[in-house]
Amino acid sequence: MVLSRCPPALGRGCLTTLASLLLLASAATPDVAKMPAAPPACGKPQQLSRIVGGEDSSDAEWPWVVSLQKNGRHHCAGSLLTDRWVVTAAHCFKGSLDKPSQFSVLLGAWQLGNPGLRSQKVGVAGVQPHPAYSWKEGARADIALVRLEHAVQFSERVLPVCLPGPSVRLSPDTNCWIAGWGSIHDGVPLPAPQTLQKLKVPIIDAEVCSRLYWRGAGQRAITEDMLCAGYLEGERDACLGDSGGPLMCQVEGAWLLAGIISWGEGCAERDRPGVYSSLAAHRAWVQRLAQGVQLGGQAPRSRARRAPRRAPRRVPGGAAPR
Ligand code: 4AZ
Repeated sequence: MVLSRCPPALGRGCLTTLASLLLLASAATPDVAKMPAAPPACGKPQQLSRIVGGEDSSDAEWPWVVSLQKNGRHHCAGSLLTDRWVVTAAHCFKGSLDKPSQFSVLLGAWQLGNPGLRSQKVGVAGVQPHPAYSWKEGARADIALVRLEHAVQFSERVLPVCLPGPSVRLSPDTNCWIAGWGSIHDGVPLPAPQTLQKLKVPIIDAEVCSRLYWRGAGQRAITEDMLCAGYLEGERDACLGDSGGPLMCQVEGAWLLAGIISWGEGCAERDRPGVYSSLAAHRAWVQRLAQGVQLGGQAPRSRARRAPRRAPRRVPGGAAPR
């Protein structure tokens, strides 16, 4: 804060008077600076998409997508839920749950090879894998919450995503999107400058997907908490390094985190679509642990339903209501 010098006309004691006035003012008014500011609305990028039909995303198009790094290298992706919590896949922590200090989260970076001065890197305070996760390939409840060491600064490039509210239904063929810095083919890493990739993926009917991945003898691979999305013909899919990243669907003008990139047989193979952990299935668990998560996809309640308007009372002989 800059304090200007006292004009000579105010004489000695002016500084002390000013100081007491400032003290008084701070005691009498609520300290706005100390009150937690409302977080920005979830699922609303401030940047309108500029690339149509391409694979590169545009800068700040998906401001909740983060890189979960292990020993300083990209390991998995994740999604920002609040200024303190990131959600990702539990399998990203296989064998290293007891070493959260190996991990960090890079936010606001569009190109990993070129993260920019406005990206933020934050340490991981702790990891909560879902208690039902069994650490086996393709297991259910592949979801983990990551508590950040300190709150991130929201900006145009760092914003939270919404969780699907209870009324959201994602019917088959709904067009959703995935984003990530994973391999561009099996065994081919994303080349420098590692621009965040995006892909449109339609939701696949659960029964159809269940049949595709049927293990035989009553062995269901696709559980109630999984979603399938992508293309039965192959060619387009998530791949190694995309795990933990978001499956996002736009509902009622906000982007919702419908799923977390979890598994699939290979990448982009015919009849082997990507499998995602469903956030609708795990919403209650996420909300219990991560305070302040925002829901989306609910139409704003109409005024009419909130407060039924009464018909204007007619006064006999009075002027007709306008
Ligand atoms: C992986 O290993 C991985 N095709 C992620 C997604 C898919 C397969 C593998 C889906 O991280």
